[in-house]
Amino acid sequence: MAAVPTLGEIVSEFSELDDATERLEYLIEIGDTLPEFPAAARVEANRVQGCQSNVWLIASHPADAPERVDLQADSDAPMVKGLVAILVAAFSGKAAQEILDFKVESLFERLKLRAFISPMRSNGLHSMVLFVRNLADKTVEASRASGGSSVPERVESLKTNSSNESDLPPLTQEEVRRLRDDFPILATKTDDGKPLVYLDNGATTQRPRSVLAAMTAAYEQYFSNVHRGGHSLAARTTEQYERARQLARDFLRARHSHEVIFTSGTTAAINLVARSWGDANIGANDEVLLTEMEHHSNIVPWQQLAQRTGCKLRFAPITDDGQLDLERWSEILNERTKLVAFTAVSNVLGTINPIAELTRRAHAIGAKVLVDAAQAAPHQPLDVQRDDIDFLALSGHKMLGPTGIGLLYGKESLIDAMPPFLGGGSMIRTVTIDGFSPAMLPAKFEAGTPPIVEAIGLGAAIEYLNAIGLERIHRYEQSLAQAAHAALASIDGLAILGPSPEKKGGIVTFTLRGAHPDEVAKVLDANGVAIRAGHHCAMPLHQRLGLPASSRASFYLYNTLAEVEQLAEALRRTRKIFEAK
Ligand code: C6P
Repeated sequence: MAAVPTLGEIVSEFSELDDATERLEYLIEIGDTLPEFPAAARVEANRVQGCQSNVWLIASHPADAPERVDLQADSDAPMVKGLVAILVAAFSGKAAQEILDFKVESLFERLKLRAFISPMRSNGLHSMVLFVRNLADKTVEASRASGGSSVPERVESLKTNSSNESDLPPLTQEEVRRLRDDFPILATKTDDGKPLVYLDNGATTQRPRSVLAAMTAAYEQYFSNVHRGGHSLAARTTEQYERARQLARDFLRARHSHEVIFTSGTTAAINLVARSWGDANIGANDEVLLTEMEHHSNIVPWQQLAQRTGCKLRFAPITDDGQLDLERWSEILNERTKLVAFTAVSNVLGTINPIAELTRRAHAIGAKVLVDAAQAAPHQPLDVQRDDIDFLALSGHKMLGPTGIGLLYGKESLIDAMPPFLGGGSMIRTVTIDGFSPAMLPAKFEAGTPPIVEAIGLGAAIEYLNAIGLERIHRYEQSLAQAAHAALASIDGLAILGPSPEKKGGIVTFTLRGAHPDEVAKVLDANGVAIRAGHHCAMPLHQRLGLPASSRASFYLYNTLAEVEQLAEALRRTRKIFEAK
């Protein structure tokens, strides 16, 4: 048998081969050089999941160098065996951190074998890379636990970026005016020829050209299904889909990208947890703690869980100015509480809830935490590791992305133990007529063809938000809310719900004496100002406030101080119409 080539020899040999078929032939040749794999190790436990052919991989750490990872591998498919040999040449004998830092995708790009490394679920090479990286990750973690820092370098560097962000100057009106050009819809006029003042961002936001372009490019240039086909188009689409997952992981500062599960939105993500985690972990004697300011999406799934299991729902009260009553919170939280599910930002009051503090209190009594980040993720930086969040849900359409896409973040240890929720294609490892075994994360929770282009669009939206900076967006929106509070204060009969501006995001919800919220919205619409009126899918909150409905202006990064003034002016006109009331 020929000697195993080094990585350098492999790279140099490939550079001589122009023809694709010749490269594939050489791949098979390299595979033949792999040392004999121990027959006893050819067992299910060592089989890499996610490969169509069989791939076995074992790793060991030399006793005198525990941070080093030595690999042995084999496959029953000749070409895959060649890929395995390249990986062994690239990774084996390296320190765990070197493995994590190694750009294996660039290597395969250089070898003109890029299609093989696509993150396909049935792609052996990608699964092997994940397997090895996971192993290296655990090795690094173990060595940190025995003396080093517990926070991985990548997350550390992101944190540095985010803390620097607060030193940046707030968004100026000039910057906002410039970025408005990225949103074609903001230049449109109403049927009456009035410029559009869009203040319904809590319901959904508008999309910048970069998001529209990313989605159009996907459909026009490389679209196919993901995690299935072996052809280049499928590989490219899968790469982009998985890239969006990595962007989402970084956005939330999560540890692993497989902790990000794409769903159709916040509602679907919360239902997933209620069905999968809830059914498996909640019993008749348990309690789920919610708050009085929850959106129906974070109430009804738990009411349905209560119907199925007999568990009790508790609602933490709010103060009259729309903040959580933290003293009462401690009285309600008890040893029967198994889950605390709360919104990070109220979609009606705008109240920003203290995620880290509520999570700390929940964990102190052994409860898990679900954060509804539908109204927070678009507007303020989040950090699931720093705040030790167990589950978090968000919607793409509220953060410049398309509809039909959102995600559930779940801590690896929790979601790994959870049973799949929806069954179908992609979420399985094997199926026989007697049953199935589930796929690895995140595939286990992504049954069927996912919203592919929507995920790519969400990735582009995250890149857009990152370029501006969430901290700056947050501070800017607070200044808009501050301006709105000041401008609306002088309008007779207008009452703003919720706390003072520094305690909330860019949401200003109000009532106007003598006018139904819906009528207010109609008059504002006639003035070109789009707001939302109704119960905003938070009926229990309105019942607590003694109101049937309210009117809500919700801001985003593209709204201007001039628009706040237009809102105030339109409300002054509305006041006049209802003057006699
Ligand atoms: N609130 C609003 O106008 P979906 O529909 O799944 O994307 O998001 C649901 C949801 C969950 N939690 C909170 C706090 C929310 O605000 C929303 C959506 C919109 O306030 C539509 S009702």
